[in-house]
Amino acid sequence: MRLFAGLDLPWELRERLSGLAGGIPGARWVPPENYHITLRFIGEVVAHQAEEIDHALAALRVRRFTVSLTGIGTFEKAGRPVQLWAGVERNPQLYLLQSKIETACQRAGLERERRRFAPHVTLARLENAAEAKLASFVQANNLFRAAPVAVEHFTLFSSQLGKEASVYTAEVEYSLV
Ligand code: 3AM
Repeated sequence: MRLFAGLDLPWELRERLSGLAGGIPGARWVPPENYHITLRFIGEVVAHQAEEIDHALAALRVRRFTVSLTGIGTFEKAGRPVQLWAGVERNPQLYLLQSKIETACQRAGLERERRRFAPHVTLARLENAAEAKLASFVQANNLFRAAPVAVEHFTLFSSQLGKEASVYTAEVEYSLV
């Protein structure tokens, strides 16, 4: 199965984010049920490895905290925007949770994640998105800011790749203390 660890978001916030969607030809908007903050992409693993990851994650003790979404931006690949996202306000507790999950994943036998953690909520994937429209979307929404949300658990999601959108299933929720 294909797995990742992340945070799901409350419905009010999903609604707020989905209210931003639209107006960029070439954007594939993420359906609101798929919004999340990825903490650790795990990828394809076999059942016994998934079980080890689950055990390692279940052993974590991390305190509850809040996160706030703020700002809009894009990730680029080869100089082209490929992903439109809402940002996450600087948050040492989120980084602590992420680094504990990273350590747990390595304990369960996964290779170290080499990419820098850049927390975000993907709003759309972009393929040849109309540049001027994308720029004006980012500018118009750059002051986006949502009320803080309580993080009381993190989730191990499975992901089934789909043509339009992937289907994410919450497999296990791990409570924070
Ligand atoms: O949180 P976002 O939407 O940015 O793009 C995938 C999604 O990211 C990413 O993992 C999240 C949940 O599917 N992802 C997919 N394949 C990946 C890979 N090979 C990947 N991240 C890193 N390496």
